[in-house]
Amino acid sequence: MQLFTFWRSIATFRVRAALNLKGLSVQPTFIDLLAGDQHKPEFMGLNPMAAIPVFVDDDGTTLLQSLPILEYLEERYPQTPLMPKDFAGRARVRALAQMTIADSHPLTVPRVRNYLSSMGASPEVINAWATHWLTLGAEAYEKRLSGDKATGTYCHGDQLSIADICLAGHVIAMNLFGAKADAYPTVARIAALVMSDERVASAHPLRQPGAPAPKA
Ligand SMILES: N[C@@H](CCC(=O)N[C@@H](CS)C(=O)NCC(=O)O)C(=O)O
Repeated sequence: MQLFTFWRSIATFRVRAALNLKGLSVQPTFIDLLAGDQHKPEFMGLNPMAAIPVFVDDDGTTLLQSLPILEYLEERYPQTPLMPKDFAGRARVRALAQMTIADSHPLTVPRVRNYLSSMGASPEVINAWATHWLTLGAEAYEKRLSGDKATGTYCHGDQLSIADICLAGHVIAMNLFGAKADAYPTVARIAALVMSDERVASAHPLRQPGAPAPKA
């Protein structure tokens, strides 16, 4: 198995966490997003969106987009289930996942930040832009999770699911931009619980090769 990855990538964090939870190990191929490696023709031949993750299974199956990759891993490698068994529960988990995957995180990725920069936005403005969208996402997560009896210890009942991986990634993204999720108690509680699992914690961006060393 092969994973095209980069330390800072939140979409790839989701896949790293799921692989760890399922006890699967991959050969990493590092794509330096800050250096622009995603635009190299050999990588764009794999993913014309110039984005990671790209996952390649042992039989050559090559998959793009973190949510379909997570769902593939769930179906292909059912150990440590990451989805509920019922239809409605699975739809709820997918919806929670999409709140960050579709509606928050895409506004903060390098191609968007680079475009803002090319239009004259300063690093401070770009940071404020990213934290704005992530904070709105956290606010929506808080309302959805705290107001719904399907929420349990985790986002959906008492079993860690794909929704929890996505929520944890959302909070990590906030932290990388210097924001905090403390104002959102349900979000902060579940993210802390999920990150207390070493299999998820070890997928954290700052624990990947190439990540900046912690400040002394
Ligand atoms: N919807 C995609 C998002 C993929 C994505 O945008 N990944 C970011 C890193 S987290 C990336 O590779 N960005 C490259 C760029 O923006 O230039 C997914 O969930 O996999």
